[in-house]
Amino acid sequence: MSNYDASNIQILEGLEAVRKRPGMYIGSTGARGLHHLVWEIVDNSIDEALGGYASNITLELLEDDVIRVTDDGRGIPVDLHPKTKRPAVETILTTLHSGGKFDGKSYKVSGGLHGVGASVVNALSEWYLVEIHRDDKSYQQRYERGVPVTDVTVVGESNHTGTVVTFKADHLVFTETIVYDYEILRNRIQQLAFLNKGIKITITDRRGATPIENTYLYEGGIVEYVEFLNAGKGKVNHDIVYMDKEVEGITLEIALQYNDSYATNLYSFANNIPTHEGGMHEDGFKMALTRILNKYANENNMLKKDDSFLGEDTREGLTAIISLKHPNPQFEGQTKTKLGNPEVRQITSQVVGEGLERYLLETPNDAKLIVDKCLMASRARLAAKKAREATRRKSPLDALGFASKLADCRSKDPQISEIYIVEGDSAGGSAKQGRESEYQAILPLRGKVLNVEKARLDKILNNKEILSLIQALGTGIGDEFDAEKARYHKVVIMTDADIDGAHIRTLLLTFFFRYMKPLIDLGYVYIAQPPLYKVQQGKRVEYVYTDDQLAKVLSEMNGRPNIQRYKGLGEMNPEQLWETTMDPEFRTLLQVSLSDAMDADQVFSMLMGEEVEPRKAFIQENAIYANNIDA
Ligand code: 1YM
Repeated sequence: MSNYDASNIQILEGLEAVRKRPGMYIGSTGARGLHHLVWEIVDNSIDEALGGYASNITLELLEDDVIRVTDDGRGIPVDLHPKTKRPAVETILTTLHSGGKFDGKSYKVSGGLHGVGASVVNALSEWYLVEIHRDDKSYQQRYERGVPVTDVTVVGESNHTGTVVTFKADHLVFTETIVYDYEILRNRIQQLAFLNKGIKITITDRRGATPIENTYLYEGGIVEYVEFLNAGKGKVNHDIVYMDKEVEGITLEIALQYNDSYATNLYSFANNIPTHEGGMHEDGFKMALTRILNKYANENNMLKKDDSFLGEDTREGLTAIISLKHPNPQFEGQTKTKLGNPEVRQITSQVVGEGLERYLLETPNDAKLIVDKCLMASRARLAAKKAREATRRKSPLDALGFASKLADCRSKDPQISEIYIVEGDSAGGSAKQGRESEYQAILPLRGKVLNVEKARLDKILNNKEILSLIQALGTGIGDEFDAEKARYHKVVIMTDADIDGAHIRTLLLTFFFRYMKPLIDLGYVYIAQPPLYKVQQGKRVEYVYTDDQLAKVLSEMNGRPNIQRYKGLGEMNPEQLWETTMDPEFRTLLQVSLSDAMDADQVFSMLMGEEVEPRKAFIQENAIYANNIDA
């Protein structure tokens, strides 16, 4: 540190800014930001692999939640940087840059939403160790909270090349948690392996007594991704449609297959980042799909005169992956997950148009099966429309043709307004009496009605309570969804802590997922946590929410306390329901965050599918979707 001059001090001030406002660089200092550190480092290895220099990447979780990422690339350069007169690696790890490479020619192909680079991870780590194998030597440098505490030092010889980064997140920054969730990391690692064919990625959890390890290598890339997503589902077309093209430095890959369900699983990515809000690549894809299927069906006289498929007809049962790699992606939209580059629409539409047309010509059997599937969808759409119109006309009194059971709140400010969706009329009654009616609305649902629904999800759109819910939320559904019109920014699902409750919750989440996904993306959906027990001894009353907590409370009480187990919300009186579950001062709400919509979808499909056994097992094992819920 003795040879540091003014420019170095400036550099350290840069990292100090990161430590002062970490949220600006990694989004949050909660669990999400913590995991983000890992992706910044892994992305550098993926980039090296996409350049053709590395083929193996490992991610290890070590004791004390230390992270280690290893690749067999060229190793980060260690030669002196012309400006700073310091080794290149040190400059990279102490200088804020936008994630772009220094040579200006290449671009970062992968990269999280923030794409801020390794220096930010360094700044937010209690310590950070980089190890480089290059030129038959192995080099090391160590940092603490972003500050180098050693020079880049040769520590031995080496017979291979590559980079190893080991770091520990700083508990002074990540005050909520520094514990990593293996499932979150494994899931994204698998996704990265699907999206980047030929790269072998291993993840190992060494925190416990016996290591857990998963290795992913997909030579087929996104074709294998579609195969994976459609596993266990009845296939419509046998051969997965695949197309790829490189134009003007943009590479585009698309894979698709129809299954015999009714759900659309269309997932798009730009530079490996999920584009939840879609964008130009999705638009171009949808345009071409609709255009080509209409053209083919018309030319082969498969459509009645003047009939045509709407876009939605061509997406029922569709599983598709769109993966775009762009030198200069423009991320837009409310959650910055919408691809804005205008030229991409035309390119995608053209690639899909040509590719799909060829597929249909070359595979006439599959072509017929796909068109038949679209025909079924369009007929079902017309039938559903008629049914909806019929229910609407029944009563002139109400927009929906029946009296809604909604007890609305008085406030018209969505920011503070909450709606509780409550299972059962009796719990609904307690909630209505116990609530703070200024800002809490109550919508009771009849459990039984929903419970019998196992068939097509869009059938539930004929369910009165669901219609009331749609009307209450005010946003509209599907393509017409408009978050700006949301009347409540907290939508709280409050069901019993039993299997029926879990089923209803699943159904509601499925409904939100399929028809109001932005509501989940925006973090508006919550699950209430009613207590499981009331423990009373003399005047002391404790509400207990978990079995672990029960054991603890009982050990603190001497004598024989009275334990009441709540089987349902209906057993609580209005005051109890307010105190334990609805009072913002004391309640716990679990925020539903679909950090991985695909995972959730698979659970939903399994729960809603025809096979009963896996569903039963799941519901019994998972009282709630622990993985998808950030407390
Ligand atoms: C475990 C994390 O960072 N690997 C890695 C990073 C780089 C290189 C190789 C690399 C890139 C280039 C040339 C180049 C980086 N280099 C730079 C910079 N793994 C990990 N592997 N030689 C090696 O892009 O030209 C930044 S990252 F800036 F030096 F080029």
